[in-house]
Amino acid sequence: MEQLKNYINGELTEPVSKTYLDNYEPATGEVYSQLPDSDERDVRLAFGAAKNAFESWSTTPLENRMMILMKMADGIEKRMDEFVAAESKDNGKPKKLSRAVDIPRAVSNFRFYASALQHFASESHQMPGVGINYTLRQPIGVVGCISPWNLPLYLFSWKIAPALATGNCVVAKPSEITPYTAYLLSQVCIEAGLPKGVLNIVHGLGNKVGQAIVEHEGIKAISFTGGTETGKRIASVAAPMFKKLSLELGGKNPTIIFTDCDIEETVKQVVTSSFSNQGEICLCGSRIFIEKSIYAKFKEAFVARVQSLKVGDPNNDDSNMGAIVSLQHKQKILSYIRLAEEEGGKILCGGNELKLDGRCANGYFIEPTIIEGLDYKCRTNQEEIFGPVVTLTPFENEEEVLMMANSVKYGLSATIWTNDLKRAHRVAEKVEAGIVWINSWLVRDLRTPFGGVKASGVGREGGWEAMRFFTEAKNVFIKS
Ligand code: TXE
Repeated sequence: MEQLKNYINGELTEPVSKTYLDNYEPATGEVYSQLPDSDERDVRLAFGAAKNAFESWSTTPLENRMMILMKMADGIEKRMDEFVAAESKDNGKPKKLSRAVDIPRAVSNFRFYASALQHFASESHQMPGVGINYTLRQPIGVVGCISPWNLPLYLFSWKIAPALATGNCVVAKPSEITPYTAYLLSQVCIEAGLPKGVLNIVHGLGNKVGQAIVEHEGIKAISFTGGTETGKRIASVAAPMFKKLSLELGGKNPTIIFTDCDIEETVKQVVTSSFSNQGEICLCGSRIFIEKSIYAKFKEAFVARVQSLKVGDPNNDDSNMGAIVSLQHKQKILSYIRLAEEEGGKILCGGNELKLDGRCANGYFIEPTIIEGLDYKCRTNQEEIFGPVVTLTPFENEEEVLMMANSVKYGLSATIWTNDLKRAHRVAEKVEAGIVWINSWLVRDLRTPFGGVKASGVGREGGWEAMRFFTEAKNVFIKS
């Protein structure tokens, strides 16, 4: 059985405990590798390596830093097939999605920030006849990056790249549910000649390794992506230690469809925004609000299209959906489908786990599920399910749909389908979200601010936002 290793001080190392956790392939329900069951001792070793590397890394000429991050990107790209297969095997997502989205985006993350570091600048403020102020943006030191299982390398690199680009050293923890591509990244770092200790990857459980990173006195900033409840726990530990915090948390995103939309195109795109990655993207639209006059027409076309989706072996090119990431998560999603029925919902399609044959006979599969007839305030419409489950709700007018859309504790993203430009701007302005797409979904420009409001998080990633998060601004005044 393959045993993955930590990456500490430039080497692939065993956990101090010498114990390992099982790593499952969601498509088969089988254990296919093991990851280090690390603990705070490994985190302390990783911190020591990062601290020792900081002086040199933070003073490395920008062009050299850029070259190394570019080499990391090239290293992933050179091993594209291996990373694509590993991500799909570890997460359960269709291989074609891993190839189209996950791994290319990880490459882009490193390239984007490799270039950004050469253009990142700060201000100066002149006081005529008095003096001049200039702002230094200095790296924080050793920072912690903790990421989830839904887009493993995509989100892991989204944090690590700007942290390294700004001259910090990193102690990073990928999700214990999807460790494999982070392990491959360790190998790429060694091949790319990343100086030892600059990046350290410690595998293991959240409440052990993750907790140890958040509690560590010397780790001065935490960039976290994951569930809202975990975000709360992390904030409760980090806030009293005055650590900088970036929290990208859960969502319960509204898809708002007005009568004047291009209904064919909208149906097509809303199928994707509802069920891509088995609905396990925090940006997926899980509450679909449709203006009353086209409710029946949209529902009929949407249900028909969803029923034609193929849930299958992630290795098959004709699979539109793959496996749910874990047995535990599959059971959580199924429990919400049962709850929806108890709350009076009517299942229009799906609603069951799917038993496949062959190698996937014991895998974790759920049919894409559409439910109507629920009150907007019920638990199914208020709580994050994070799976292939959406609800349909008709609305009378803009005021009503905004009231319902904004009724949840989350505020991550929203999609609006209308050809009325004024209405698009109006609704985008009033919907409580950090990211709004109009007549589109998941179009991403890495320069833009990324993050949510309310229980969807604190702070923004992306572009200069991330470079500012990973640096401290210092104002220096010189008297003239
Ligand atoms: O989250 P968890 P998961 C949300 C998504 C869903 C959840 C799924 O909406 O709710 O995250 O991801 C580590 N101290 N988003 O189940 O459990 C854990 O080991 C420190 C939103 O992975 O929060 C893992 O590495 N770390 C997001 C990571 O935290 C701890 C996109 C996330 O685990 C810890 C993706 C602790 N006490 C998922 N407990 C977005 N907004 O983009 C766990 N961890």
